[in-house]
Amino acid sequence: MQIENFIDGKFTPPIDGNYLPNLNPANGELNSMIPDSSHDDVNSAVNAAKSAFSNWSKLTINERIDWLRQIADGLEQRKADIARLECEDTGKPISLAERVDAERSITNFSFFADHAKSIADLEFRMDDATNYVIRKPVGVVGLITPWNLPLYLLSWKIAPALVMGNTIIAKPSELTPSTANLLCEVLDSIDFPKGVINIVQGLGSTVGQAIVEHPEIRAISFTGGTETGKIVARTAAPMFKKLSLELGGKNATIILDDVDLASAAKGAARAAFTNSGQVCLCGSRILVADKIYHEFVDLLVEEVEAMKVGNPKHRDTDIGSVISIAHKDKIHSYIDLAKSEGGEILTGSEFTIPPPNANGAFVAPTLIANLNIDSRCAVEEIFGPVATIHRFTTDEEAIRMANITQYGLAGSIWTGDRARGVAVANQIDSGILWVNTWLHRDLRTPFGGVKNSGVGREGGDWSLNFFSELCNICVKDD
Ligand code: TXE
Repeated sequence: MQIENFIDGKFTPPIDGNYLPNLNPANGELNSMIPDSSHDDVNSAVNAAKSAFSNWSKLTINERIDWLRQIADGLEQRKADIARLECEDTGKPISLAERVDAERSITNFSFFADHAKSIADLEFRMDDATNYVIRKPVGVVGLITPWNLPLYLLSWKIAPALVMGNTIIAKPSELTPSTANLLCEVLDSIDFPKGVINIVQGLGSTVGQAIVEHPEIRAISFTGGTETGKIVARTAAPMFKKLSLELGGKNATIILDDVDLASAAKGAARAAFTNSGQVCLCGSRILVADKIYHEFVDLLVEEVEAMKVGNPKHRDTDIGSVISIAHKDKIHSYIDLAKSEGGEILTGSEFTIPPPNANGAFVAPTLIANLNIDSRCAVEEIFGPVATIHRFTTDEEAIRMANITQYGLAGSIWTGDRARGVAVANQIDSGILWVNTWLHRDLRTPFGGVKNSGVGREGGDWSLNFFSELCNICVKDD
């Protein structure tokens, strides 16, 4: 199969005629060829988005909300295809792709349709005047997304950008192009206005960079690695573009001594190994109170060893492959480093997967104990199914250990005492904290990190504000 760009409502081959292979990491098979687009393709997408802007931005919010609902309905009809394509592009289990990726990609459109209905008019009365705050669209916006949750993260940006009246140039990861293409098929099938959403496929260093550099793209919303985020910020900041950066994480899961051990072990295993640890919110450093350390670790190892690693197409698979062979090698290099630094591998030895996945990019869920809290495996984002385990004696020590990394995205605290959990959560330098749960999301709440985990917040009103220019009109009384 050959995927094309989607520019001005048409499936369009890349101007230079170059294509890249898109491989299934679970078996090495070719999924499709995708455009290896250039600057010129981005320019042509920007021209289409600029022409579409005047009509799209003039629609009423209710008309745009209606389009969001039509997209959600169109995606709903393709739900099984979304899950299958995510499974084939990423190697993630089909059950996870159905439950998380397909479900949330649709919900993002229906959520922002509902949420935009509830935006309140802002007015500030003075003694002798009234201030009216209005929201205008920003213009043409650039959306750049990673491979771990492909359509889930793309739709999380597209839906609020659309509803606020912007037109869009989006670039999915070159490793996971298929569901963005499916979205274009849906747009085509519902006669969505041409040029409002343009998808340019290709590499980050060419297409991504061209989007960030383009003077007529006025806002960039980027989710990806912290190092790429630095490049994006360096390029966009001097052009005074609006910028939202959702970057990496190295999140702590803190197990306090008063916890229900069985449910905490289940929660910690899910937080560490969902999507093979390839979620920026994953809890990859597990901090355990000394008093319960051995009992908890035994239960955790049991939970992890019960996870079935294998063919992502099988319904009973818990852990599929990671995103690529190169990523598998990177993860293994961290495991080797841990061993050389005296880390004890509690579970996660080498294993074989039968054909057709024998050469897939599989890594067993791996738990490592006995590493220093500031060792590289404990502070760098491995972004794979690897978690390190550390002991602490007091809550203060756990907080200090949680806060030593460069990241500040998320974390979870597990305890029998909610007030104690909230008190600990308050002292962790992260944007998102859970007590006795993990990845429990209300889409109205702010989402984003502190320190090197990013700049800005997405979700609910924060997304709507990012994709708007807020203007104040002060009218003096007669
Ligand atoms: O991400 P990149 P990669 C972390 C994780 C992972 C590491 C690298 O640690 O191992 O990042 O992954 C586009 N200008 N996360 O290399 O490169 C790229 O094409 C503009 C965390 O896959 O950051 C893709 O569309 N765009 C993360 C997107 O940026 C550029 C999820 C993200 O890719 C670009 C993924 C450039 N110069 C990885 N270079 C999370 N926080 O969820 C690349 N891109």
